[in-house]
Amino acid sequence: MHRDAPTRDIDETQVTVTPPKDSAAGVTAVTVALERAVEEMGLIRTARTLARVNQRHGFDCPGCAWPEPTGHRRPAEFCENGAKAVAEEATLRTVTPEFFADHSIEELATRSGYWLGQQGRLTHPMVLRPGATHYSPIGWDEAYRLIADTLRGLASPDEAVFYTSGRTANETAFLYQLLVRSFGTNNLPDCSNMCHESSGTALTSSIGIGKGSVSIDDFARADLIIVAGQNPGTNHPRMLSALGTAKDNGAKVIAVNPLPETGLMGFRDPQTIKGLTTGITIADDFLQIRLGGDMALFQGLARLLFEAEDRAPGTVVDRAFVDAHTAGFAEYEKHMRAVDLGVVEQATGLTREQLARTARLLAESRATIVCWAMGLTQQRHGVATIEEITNLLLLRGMIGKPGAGVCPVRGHSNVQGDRTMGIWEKMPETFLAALDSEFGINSPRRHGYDTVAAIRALRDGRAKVFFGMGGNFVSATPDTEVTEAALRGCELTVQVSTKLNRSHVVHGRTALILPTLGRTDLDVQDGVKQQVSVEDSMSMVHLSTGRLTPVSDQLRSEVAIVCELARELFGPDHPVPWERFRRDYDAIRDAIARVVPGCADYNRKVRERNGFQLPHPPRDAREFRTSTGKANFAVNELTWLPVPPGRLILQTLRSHDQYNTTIYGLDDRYRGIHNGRKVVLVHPEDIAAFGFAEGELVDLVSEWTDGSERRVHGFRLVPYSTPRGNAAAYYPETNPLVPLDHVAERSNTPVSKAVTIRLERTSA
Ligand SMILES: Nc1nc2c(c(=O)[nH]1)N[C@H]1C(S)=C(S)[C@@H](COP(=O)(O)OP(=O)(O)OC[C@H]3O[C@@H](n4cnc5c(=O)[nH]c(N)nc54)[C@H](O)[C@@H]3O)O[C@H]1N2
Ligand SMILES: Nc1nc2c(c(=O)[nH]1)N[C@H]1C(S)=C(S)[C@@H](COP(=O)(O)OP(=O)(O)OC[C@H]3O[C@@H](n4cnc5c(=O)[nH]c(N)nc54)[C@H](O)[C@@H]3O)O[C@H]1N2
Ligand SMILES: [Mo]
Repeated sequence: MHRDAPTRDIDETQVTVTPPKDSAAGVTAVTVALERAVEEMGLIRTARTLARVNQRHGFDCPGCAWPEPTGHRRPAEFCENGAKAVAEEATLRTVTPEFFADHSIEELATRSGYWLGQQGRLTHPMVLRPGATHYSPIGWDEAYRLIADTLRGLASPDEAVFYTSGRTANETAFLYQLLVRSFGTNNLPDCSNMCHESSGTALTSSIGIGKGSVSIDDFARADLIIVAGQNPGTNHPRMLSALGTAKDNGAKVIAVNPLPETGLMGFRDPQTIKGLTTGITIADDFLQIRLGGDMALFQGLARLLFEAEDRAPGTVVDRAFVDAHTAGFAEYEKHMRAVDLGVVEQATGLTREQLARTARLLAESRATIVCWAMGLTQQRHGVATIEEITNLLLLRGMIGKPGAGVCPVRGHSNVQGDRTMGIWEKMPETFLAALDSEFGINSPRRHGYDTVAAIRALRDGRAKVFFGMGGNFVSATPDTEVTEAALRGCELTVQVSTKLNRSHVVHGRTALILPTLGRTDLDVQDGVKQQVSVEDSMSMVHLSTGRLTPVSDQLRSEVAIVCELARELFGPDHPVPWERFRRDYDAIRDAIARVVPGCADYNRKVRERNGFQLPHPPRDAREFRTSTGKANFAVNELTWLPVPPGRLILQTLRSHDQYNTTIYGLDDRYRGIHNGRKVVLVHPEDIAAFGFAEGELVDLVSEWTDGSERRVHGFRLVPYSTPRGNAAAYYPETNPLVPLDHVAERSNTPVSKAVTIRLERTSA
């Protein structure tokens, strides 16, 4: 029933463009989801698999981190893109040793990420020996020996880098950081460094914890929800249902985005008959903001709120909350009253009337939630921008109250859990001390490398071994040419993966591919079925159980891989009971319960009906564990992004048919792009002003402060609704344009949403 992998690669000359769609989801979404699933898995496996996504005894969707409802769950608790994520993993196509014998590395390096991923699931551990042209099979034990020998041969444990992508479950993450710290380094970069690090940094400084303060049920109680820098129709489709419920209950929704994203403008809920036929407009107001204008927006709104307070004293500022729970209000107020609204208009591209309308809604709302994602975090001043959001909410007393709060919407399905479990290059002393006393090890205290620091270290020869627990490091990171050279300079690269990707073909002197089970796969250890646990974007922790028969008996679970490698690396006398952990994941959870804050009684609590919610002092008790013991108002100098003459500011974003570097297909249906990905969306007047015509091919040339230039070739110009001076194109094709040193202040996150470029006609 299922179809074979495509043999042809992307043909960018086949791109077609149609007008963007005015509503998301609906019947087409259901059809596309099922077609894709049946193509990859066949009918029976599709039926069996999709029925278990996000159900209480099923598995957690490997798509996004949006939470499941706490009450009634519908029979189909997934979305089109969740179904694609599942189909991508549960596919019956395989990449076998014969495949690697047929395709040299040289050939695979010419293939697109789309083609590589579509070939299917990896089935056997493979090695690329120094100088070899092809990967060849290797036994698991020999692979572990090779890694252990190389690690032991390093001059210092800090010469190794251990990356994690956010699919990794809590049990693996906990053991993986334990292995890395037992080995002697904190070099634990993760995808979060490129994702919500700015949110974590800002929230920790403002409210004392780097996680969102709302629960899924708060959506039904909100008066006002602002969605800034996020495209939920594509990246968190189930969030549209929550926004729909909020609207049914009378809430207003404001979208803040340079692009009129389809899901926010219109939504047909495929889960209800009513939704399929009628549909609703999600956003009551759309603020089409300039790239990087959000800090100005939130500062401008603060000024308008103070003016509203002057007109009706005691009605806008929540004095009781501010006095009891916050620090730094006076300086903040002084600073905000001086904000120049003319500059705000210029920075945001919004009118005084739009600002006033938004301020009025904020002043009237008794319960406000602000949601955000990559449009805010991947900006140079992303941390300060998120602090301004928090300031506004604090001023109105909107934290630790039903229907209100901060809501960073996470990406990878367990990226938040990985951090809770210790995947961070600078875990606090309390965590390291608890780890040491539980296991009798000596965790290093020197901070490790985050993602950008790891690339610099690999580039400069200070690190020589790269180990990837999932993900696709070379394609997800900025400055592709630099990063690829850095990886090629390694002595050893190891990738624990489910599918083939570019990080397998851009490799060190020796390279290993270790194939692993995914979320959907049945995990049996010594005859006993195992389960793992995950944490969603709203701190809910629950079990996930895969049930599909793995495509190969050579696959090992991530937990098994970590434990077996640790046994080889540390020998049988190590104080950590690696072998017991491999056999019985309950034993890992018991250790988690003793080490990780908020996880007491973990084994019992993850088995409760909806799992359990981790503690969050601001949400639960208006308690703020910051430097001042109160919620901190932050004072930031207004920063925004003027467009240099003759240039554009480019944001790099996701199409509807991809999951980060995994390309499911070649359509960005809602934006009207079909059969290709090398397009650049530009305002029609900018296209004309630069002397180009719609559909022409251009090179995108990025310009960096040190005078260096980076270029990608042959992108088709598509006229699109975006502010003048702003442009958009897909990630990862545009990652070569993002300079490694172009990072957000304080969070070190690559600035993927603000790259200064010029356009040049592509020469034939
Ligand atoms: N199907 C699917 N689901 C996914 C993913 C996927 O690739 N595919 N990825 C997952 C991951 S890891 C993540 S982090 C999330 C990402 O979820 P999103 O953050 O929604 O992802 P992006 O495609 O990067 O979209 C960024 C959005 O911010 C807007 N934006 C860009 N710059 C600015 C700005 O300066 N200001 C404002 N206000 N808006 C701006 C863009 O127009 C766009 O709508 O999704 C997760 N879910
Ligand atoms: N220019 C630009 N760059 C960006 C971004 C952007 O918006 N613009 N977004 C950034 C963001 S938000 C993120 S989160 C990163 C994403 O960075 P990563 O997390 O590194 O990238 P993914 O594409 O999600 O990784 C996909 C690979 O993970 C492997 N995989 C999938 N499931 C499993 C599993 O269960 N176990 C294991 N071991 N492996 C598995 C597969 O082999 C697959 O090829 O990219 C960042 N890079
Ligand atoms: Mo992400």
